[in-house]
Amino acid sequence: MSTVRVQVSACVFSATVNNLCLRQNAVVSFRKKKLLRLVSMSSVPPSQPFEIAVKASVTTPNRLGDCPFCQRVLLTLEEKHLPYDPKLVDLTNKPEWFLKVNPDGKVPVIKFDEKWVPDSDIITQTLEEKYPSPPLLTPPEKATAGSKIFSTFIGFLKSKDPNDGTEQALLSELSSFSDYIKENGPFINGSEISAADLSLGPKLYHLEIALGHYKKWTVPDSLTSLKSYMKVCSR
Ligand SMILES: N[C@@H](CCC(=O)N[C@@H](CS)C(=O)NCC(=O)O)C(=O)O
Repeated sequence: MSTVRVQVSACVFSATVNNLCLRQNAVVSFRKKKLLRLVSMSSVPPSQPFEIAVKASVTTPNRLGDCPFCQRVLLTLEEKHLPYDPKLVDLTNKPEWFLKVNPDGKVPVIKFDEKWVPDSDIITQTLEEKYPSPPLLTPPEKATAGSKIFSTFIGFLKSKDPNDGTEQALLSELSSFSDYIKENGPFINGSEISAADLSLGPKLYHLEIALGHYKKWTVPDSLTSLKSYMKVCSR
């Protein structure tokens, strides 16, 4: 298993992620509970970097590949100032050690307390619970903003019939999200970045690249607020 330095060539949201170099509860009295909360809020970073298996680029050696789920987790680690040690995995030729730690063969997978844990939803939730500072939780009523963009994008990407409504479905989701950002932005939760941005940003980046390449399609300029949001993501 080799460890390398790679760069996320994707979405970045703030100064802290501009250069992504890959490098608990008890039933107690109210007072004790409060004290415990304080202790957990100031949880210390781990002494060792988190080992994390991520997708390797298929075109450039020692670079992170284009996987919005891996980028989401790496951005979360960056935002929380947590150290990590990325293991690049060639998904076209999965190494034995990787299939041993995750028989499903999917990235990202992270090692928490000697146990390898897959899935970006579970990983980011666990990081939020273990390292609540800075808080990245998106309020539930806002967390669904843009949540249908990825599935409609995949529908359009896979479609072979230009008149099957998949392009329209994607445009409709992008347009609703653009309106949402116009009203509530610059980020999904207003002025502060949160978990929903760290999930959606890499997906929008992936959308732009994939649809540009395979369908010569770009996000319409008329969706100005969405365009600004995507610019913030690539800064
Ligand atoms: N639900 C998973 C999806 C992860 C996923 O689909 N990863 C892709 C790379 S972008 C993968 O590992 N594909 C390899 C395969 O399916 O063989 C998550 O959120 O982490």
